[in-house]
Parts: sequence; C-alpha cells; structure tokens
Amino acid sequence: MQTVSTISKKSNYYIQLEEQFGSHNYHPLPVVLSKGEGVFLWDVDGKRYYDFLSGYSAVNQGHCHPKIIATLTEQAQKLTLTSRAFYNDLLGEYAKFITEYFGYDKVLPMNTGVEAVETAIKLCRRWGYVVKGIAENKAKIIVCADNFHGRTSTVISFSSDPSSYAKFGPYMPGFEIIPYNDLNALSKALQDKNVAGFLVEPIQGEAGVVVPDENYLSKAKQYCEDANVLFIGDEIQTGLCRTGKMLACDHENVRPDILILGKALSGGTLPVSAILADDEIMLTIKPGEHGSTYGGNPLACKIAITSLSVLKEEKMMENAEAMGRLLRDELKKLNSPHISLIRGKGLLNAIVIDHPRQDAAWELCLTLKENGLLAKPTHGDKIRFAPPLVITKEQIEECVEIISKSLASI
Ligand code: IF1
Repeated sequence: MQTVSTISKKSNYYIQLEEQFGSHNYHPLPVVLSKGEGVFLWDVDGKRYYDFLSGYSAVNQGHCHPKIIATLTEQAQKLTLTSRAFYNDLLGEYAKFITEYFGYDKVLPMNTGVEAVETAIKLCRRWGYVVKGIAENKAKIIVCADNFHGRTSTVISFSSDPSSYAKFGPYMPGFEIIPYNDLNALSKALQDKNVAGFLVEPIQGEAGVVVPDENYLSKAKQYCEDANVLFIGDEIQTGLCRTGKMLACDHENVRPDILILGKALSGGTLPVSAILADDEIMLTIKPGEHGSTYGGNPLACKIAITSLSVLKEEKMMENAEAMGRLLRDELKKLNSPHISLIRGKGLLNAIVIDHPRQDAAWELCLTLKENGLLAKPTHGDKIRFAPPLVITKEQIEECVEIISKSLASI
C-alpha cells in the first residue's frame, strides 16, 4: 500500500507554523482548512471535503449554520459578557428554555466539556455529603474503563489510557474504575455505601464508538436508584441528536440524575457546556461555591438557544437515525475484506480496519483525504464516521463511493 498524500506549499506553510510555534500535543491529518459550510470543509487551496468528524460532534448542526451564525453576529454586537456578578437578560431565558427542553428543574452553565464533567463530579459529591449523608471526604464515584471525559488533572485521574494519565500524577482519589458494559461489576461496586455517583458515557466515543448491550443503561440506572446513587450521563459527545435520539440515553428511556452537555450546544462556535439536574441535587451548591467567568455569558446563552432550536426545526434527530442506518447498510454492502466491524448508532459510527499494516487506518484516512473526505483514526485501527447531521441521502451515497474507492487502493 502506497499512499501519496499531497501537501501543497501553502498548506505546508501553515503546518510548519504550528509545528514551530505551537505545542506538540496533537498529530493532525495534513490538511489545512479555511472554510466550512454544512457538511463541507475547504482547504487553503480551495479543495472541498466531506467532514466525517464534525469537530468531534461539536458541529452536529453543520458548519457555519446560518441561523447560529446570525445569532452569533447579532448578539456579539449587543452584549457578550457581564460575569455572574450581575444579571443579564439572556441567562434566565436560556435557563428556562434548556430546562424545559430536557425536562430538568435547573441548569448550571459552564464552557468546555471537561468543566461540565468537573462540575458534575463536585455536585455529585456535594449531594453525597449533604443529602445521602456520606462521611466527609469519603465520597466515591464509579467510572468505566476506557472512558473519555476530558483532560483536567481530576478527570485524567480516572482514565485507563496511559497516554491520557501517565506522568501527570499525583492523581485525584475517590474514583473506582469498573469494566464498561458490565452490570455485575457495577452491582458489586455499588455495595460500597460511600458511592455517590456512577459516571458513564452512553456510547464510548474515544474508545472507538463502543455501543453497550441493549438494556445496559436502563439496568445500570435501576441499580443506581436501588443503591441511592446518582446516575451521571456524559452526553457531551452522544447528545444533541448525534445518535438518532435527542440524547443517547433516550434509546433506553433513561433519565440521568445529572445530565452533562457540551460540544454541539453551540454548534461549533464557542465553548458552551452545561449540567442539568433537579432541585434536590442542584441546590446543594450555594452562592460562591462554584462558578466560571464565562459560564452563562449572554453570547453563549443566545447561541445555545438557537443551536438547540435548529436541531428540532430541521429534524436532525430523525435525519441522524435514517442517514446512520443508510451509512451502515451501504458500508456493509461493500463487503470489504479490510473492514472487520461496522458499529454505531445514528451518525456516531466507527469501522474497524483489518489489515496487516499497523498504520493502515492512518493510511486509509490519508487516502480518504485525497479523495475528498476527512476522517480521523482512533486507537490505531478504528476510524470514526460522524458527519454533520444535515447530510443528505445523495451525499451519504457519494461518501460511501469515496470510502469504497479508498479501501480498494489499500
Ligand atoms: C480532544 C475523543 C471525542 C468527550 C466526552 C467530555 C469531553 C469529551 C464524552 C471533554 C471530549 C474530545 C476532546 C477532543 C477529542 C475528543 C474526543 F476522541 F478524545 F474522545 F470527541 F471523541 N466527555 N472529547 O468526548 O470535552 O473539554 O474537550 O470540551 O482533542 O481532546 P472538552
């Protein structure tokens, strides 16, 4: 297999700039992008690509969605940040909107995904002490192996991926890692009376789109209820129509006690995250005990309202379900000897590459790029296929042709 990855002089200029002056904590595909619209991205030389990553599900609504960009530009000229030292005329409206949208009493706004995870952890522990009655500093949170919840020092403390945690210690105590999709392990871990919460991704994204067995989430939720333990759903990547339901937990009619959202909450425009919970949990944090300078800023609030609105207006949930099915069916029909597994829900999918060459997935992504489709390998042999949720049937068919052609050349 010989992949010729063409890198123009212009692209190379930008790549070298990053290489020389930026930290080296990423290894991007050699493509330099300068424009996006809907399902498409364009590089600095004007070449067009299908985006099969969607900013890791941040641009579910498609790149530069006209309504979201209109909201951004309008609000940016009016008021962008007040801090929470004062009220603004959008946080209340947003709080009412998002709590009604998801059916919770309260929202706590933050910015990045991992901040929302941190907030959920703090809130869960607080609830554990003041409501459940756990002895001080004894609260424990159960998490799953191969999780991905972000990059802060607390959150990497319970990662099982050495590239996330190694040589970043000392680590935050108070977490127990159990295998994912293992109800026996959960039931055993829940016997400890100091357990305050169970933090879980409904589908494990970073692990390579690992979909748990049917009923895993609903049973896990039941076990948590029986043990008086909060079920914390990290829907940062799986939520907001990505998997063909508003939330991935909706596939099993599970309502998390603490719901974590991020990414597509702003349609890819700025970092906007949030946690949602009912009063008994949320009101255990009092004024001055948690916050963020940018959390709940009027620009973010207005953008989040529009980003959530367009998901429903444009039936992105239904489209993700239908297009996801089509994509998986068409990929199966290819019968490629190089695809050993196709899995996913809605438009959160991954294929597992079967090829003697270790770097086959990376090479395939380079070939896909040459053929006009951008995707990124994860954990060596897996490639995530997750286009924006506005993709059409004709576009899926064209993308499968690109994938077929690229597979043939490895
Ligand atoms: C990167 C992965 C995706 C997340 C879940 C919290 C966060 C994430 C379930 C933190 C973030 C990202 C971050 C991104 C790569 C990416 C990713 F491959 F690493 F796993 F999406 F699949 N919970 N996921 O998926 O959110 O603080 O980043 O806003 O480059 O690290 P954040």
